[in-house]
This record gives sequence, structure tokens and C-alpha cells, in this order.
Amino acid sequence: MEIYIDGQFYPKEEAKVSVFDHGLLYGDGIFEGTRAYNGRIFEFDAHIDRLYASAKAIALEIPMSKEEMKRAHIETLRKNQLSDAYIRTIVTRGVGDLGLDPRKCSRPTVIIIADRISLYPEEFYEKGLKIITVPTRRNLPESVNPMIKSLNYLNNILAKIEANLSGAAEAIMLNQEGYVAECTGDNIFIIKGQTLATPLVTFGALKGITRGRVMKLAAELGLEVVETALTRYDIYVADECFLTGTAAEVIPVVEVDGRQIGDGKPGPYSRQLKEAYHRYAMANGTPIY
Ligand code: PXG
Repeated sequence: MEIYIDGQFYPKEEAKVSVFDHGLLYGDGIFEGTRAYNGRIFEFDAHIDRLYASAKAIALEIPMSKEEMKRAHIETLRKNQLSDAYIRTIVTRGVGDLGLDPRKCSRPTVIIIADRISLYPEEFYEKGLKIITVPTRRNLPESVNPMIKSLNYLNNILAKIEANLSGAAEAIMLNQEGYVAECTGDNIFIIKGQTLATPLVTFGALKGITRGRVMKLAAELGLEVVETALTRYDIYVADECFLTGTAAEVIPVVEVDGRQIGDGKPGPYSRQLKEAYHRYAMANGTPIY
């Protein structure tokens, strides 16, 4: 495996960053997770745009243009001869000294890792997930805004630990007011009648790229699509529930906090959307070769 760091490629064992990098010392940096299907990078511009938006939000100037960044991604996939891959892009504040001040970091570190995608077991999709609401609340937008895909994921990791300790597959995180925000690494949707609903990002969710695509595909299927305030009650009484994310795609949920959702099996719209999304992802994207 060849890993891109600041314009050069290094074998996995030699791909290293300084212990003085503020990405490590303080979680000061941002990341992105993109997929390639069939020799094409899916939703490439959307991921690159979100990377640069995350950077801007933390006042981090990425030392290359979007076009150069895109070329570096394509080069990384070619170098590793990958057609289907998960691409992890990381931009840290760079090497500084001990002390928070980002002015000590003269140049951001840019890392691109492309690896084979390890998919969730098929039975997760067939049977659906059992998930729980956890006590850890989503970060306040006024502190670390959940719209930023920052290297500081401890908020989500604490929620994930709580799910793990309870034997649940994922954790629903609420915001400070008790409204549903999202899961630790996926957005959440419900279906009630002919309506598809998901929390507004202002309730504490990442503006997921899969989320956006699924909303478009659902409208094409004739569903009414709303971004709104959702409580746990809305989820408990929904006909269907599913999660979305670049890695997981569309994954059904059949139980939340011990309540069966719908008839306890992945619902028909969830299945349809899972298939429509996968079909769309396989057929669209920016060619690598
Ligand atoms: N919410 C959060 C908090 C996320 O980090 C999503 C939702 C889904 O967004 P997309 O754009 O992928 O549909 C994410 C996605 C990883 C990793 O290890 C990446 C995410 C989540 C968990 C792990 O690369 N990002």
C-alpha cells in the first residue's frame, strides 16, 4: 500500500507523521471519507467541497487547490491499482510545538490513504440493526460544530463506546435539547406513510453526502422528503428507519431502545432506497483511469 503524504508516496510501514503534528497532539485537523466504485470516484466534488469547507471553518488553509487535491486522490488510487476503494483524506494543522497556538504550525500535513473497502456483513443489511439512544449528547454547534468533519471525534467515540457496552450496533445521539441529531458515523432517516424524514443539520448532524443523494432518490421514488425536528417518539412510531453513510450506504434499523420498528423487518422503502442508492453509486462518478 502506497500512502500519499505532502506530495510523496510512502509504503504503509514508512508512512508516518511527527509526534509534534497538532493533528495528533490536539485533534486539530479535518478529514473526509470518499468511495470509489468500478474505477470511478463517487460524489467526488461534494467530498472535496466538504473537505475545503471543514478546513475553512477551522481557519486551516489547505496548501493546494481543489484541482490539485483531486489529482492527488486519483494518483493515490492509480498508484495502488484500486478501482473499488475507501479513500481517507486527512489534513492536519501540521507540525508545531507543545502548546495550542496554531500559528506555530507552518504547514498543514496532507495525507491520502486508499484502501480496499471492508463492507459490513451482508446479514446486517438483511436483518437490520438494533440500535439505542445513548447519554452522550452531540456537540453544540457553538463549540465544535457537527457540520465540521474534524479530527476531534471523541464526542462520537464516547457515544460509540456506550453503544458497544450495551451490545448495540449503533448509537443515536441527541442534541442538547433532546432532539435526534444523528448516529456516531451515519445520518438517520425514518419513513412514516409516504414521507421520508431526517433531522435538519442544524439539529446537530453532519451534512452527509449519502444523506443528500438518498433524499434525491427518495423524491424520485415519489416519497415526500422533509428535513425537520425529530424526537425519539417519532422514531419509535415510524414505519421504517435506516442509516446512511459513505461506507455503510443505506442500512436498515429494526429496533430502537428495545422498541421494534414497523414489523421488525427491514421495510420496503428502505430496501428500495438501498438498491437505488447502490445502483446509482455503481453507475456514476469521476473516472480514475
Ligand atoms: N455523520 C457523521 C458524524 C459522519 O462522520 C456521516 C454522518 C455520513 O456522511 P457521508 O457524507 O459519508 O454520507 C459521517 C461520515 C471513517 C468514518 O472512518 C467516516 C465517517 C463516519 C465514521 C467513520 O472514515 N463519515
